[in-house]
Amino acid sequence: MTRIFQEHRTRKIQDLNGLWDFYFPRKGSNISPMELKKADRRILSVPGVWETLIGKENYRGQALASKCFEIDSDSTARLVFKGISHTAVVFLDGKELGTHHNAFTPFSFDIPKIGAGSHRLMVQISNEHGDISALHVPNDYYNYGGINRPAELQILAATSYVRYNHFSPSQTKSGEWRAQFSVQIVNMYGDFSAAVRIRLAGQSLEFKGLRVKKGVSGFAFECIFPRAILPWTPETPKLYELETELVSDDGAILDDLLDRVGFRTIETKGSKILLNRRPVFMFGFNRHEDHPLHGSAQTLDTILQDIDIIVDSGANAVRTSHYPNDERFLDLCDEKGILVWEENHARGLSLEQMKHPRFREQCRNCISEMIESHYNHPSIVLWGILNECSSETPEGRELYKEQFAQIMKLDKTRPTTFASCKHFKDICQDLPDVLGWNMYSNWYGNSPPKEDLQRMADWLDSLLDNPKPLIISEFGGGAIPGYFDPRRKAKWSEERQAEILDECLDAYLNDKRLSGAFIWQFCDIRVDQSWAFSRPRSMNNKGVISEFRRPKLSYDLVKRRFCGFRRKICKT
Ligand code: ADA
Repeated sequence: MTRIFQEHRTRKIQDLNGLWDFYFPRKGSNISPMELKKADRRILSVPGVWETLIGKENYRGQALASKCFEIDSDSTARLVFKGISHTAVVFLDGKELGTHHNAFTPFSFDIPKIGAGSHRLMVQISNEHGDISALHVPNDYYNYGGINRPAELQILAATSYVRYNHFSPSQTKSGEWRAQFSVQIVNMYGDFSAAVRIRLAGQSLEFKGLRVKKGVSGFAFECIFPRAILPWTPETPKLYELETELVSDDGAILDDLLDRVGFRTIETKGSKILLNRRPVFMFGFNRHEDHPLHGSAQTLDTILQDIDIIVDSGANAVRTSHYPNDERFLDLCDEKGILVWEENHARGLSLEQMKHPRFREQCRNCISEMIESHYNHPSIVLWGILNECSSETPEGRELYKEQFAQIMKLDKTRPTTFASCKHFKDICQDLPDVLGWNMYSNWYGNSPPKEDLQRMADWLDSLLDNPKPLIISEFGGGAIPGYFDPRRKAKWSEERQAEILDECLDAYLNDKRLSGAFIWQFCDIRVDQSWAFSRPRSMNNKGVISEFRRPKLSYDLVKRRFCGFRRKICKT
């Protein structure tokens, strides 16, 4: 199950999750499909990561994943992986289908013909560091290995399918809702004429006589919604089913795609972020996809538990630090009205690392895959890029500019942002629509949050001709779970973390200059061994809950602050 709702009626979905054979090299870290006999064969679940296997806890190398499946009749199909960590070469019955870099975005292969009978899928997976990946580097989070997100084989009813239907809502001054639809059809054979049917919020539209060329065709439609539409807001997260059908001229339904959308607009005006034309303040957590039992492979119950905790805490927002998230998590954010700052995959890359020969291509692919697959989530209100990368250098600036330009081409409906730690040396503050500053007052620095905030606000006032919305995208401090020090309140004690967060929340939640504040971070996470010198337990311990989702002392004060703030803003 790759979403929390059914996406298709016409396609037959063959679930590829569950147990796979994983073959590891007995020596070294390389393995190829021809070397299975001598390999170390283990069984691993999908979604899953091999670090959960005895003896593979720290394995950095390659593995070959293998799974057989049956097809009961000659078919046309689509093979879909929602994420493989972190580099994959996919083979079907020994024939290479293609390669994908980056653990956090979906990819697929069109299979025009697949015969009835048994087939074998093989995936050569690497979580190695080095030339292979510009984005997966030794970092303050762990690069796992495995098929870390769901996978499925879609048996198509025809040789064409609806790849996506991007929904862009807008509202006229009189409050009437309109929508633009951008539909992409993939046709694996010759040109043909068809119709596209769209059903949404009681409206049923049919666009006939469309020329569907071999390859990829794009169609744009629009619609006015005269009926009463319930807008999507954090308080009233109303979702509507968007149904798109590809229909042949003789009326046969060739394919369909079901999605869920929300009627909401998001824009910036001066120093405010406006959701449905009302100022919104985003407050919540930075969240990594990490868990001691599953690594970066999110199971539905861990996703549900995290969402439950976010809702319980009173937060209204989450930042997907530092990569695109699992669509099931985003589906639940849509349902619960949790605002999302989603960002491409990058954390703290130096200029030298941004000059990696694969950096531009892998960032470009990550952004296009992120936006294509997540476009319709109403909860996503900001597209972010390049967390704490080299935004203080002219070459770094060119790369930020290139990525913001790509986002704006793909999606004109959402503001852009990025989180900087370069502060007064940053030379990219003019590029995004919304500014993000990572500030660790009283943790990395010794000055209190109010003073740091004043210095930053003064600098930005002197720098920018016009004010922009400003979010404190990260703040907080570390606490080792169970380390209490009520009198000294030494660093790494739960008391010290609570004190730091309390003072920061007091400063940020009541500052009219801000449009948001994200605690670093939701839960403790595993980090690369190379970070262990400053990460006790080889963990990033700045979670307000432990890696096992047990609340630290700070959780209750954060909840008090968030719930109090939510009551206050709901009154206004
Ligand atoms: C940075 C970074 C986070 C994390 C944090 C920390 O702001 O963006 O990923 O590393 O610092 O814990 O220091």
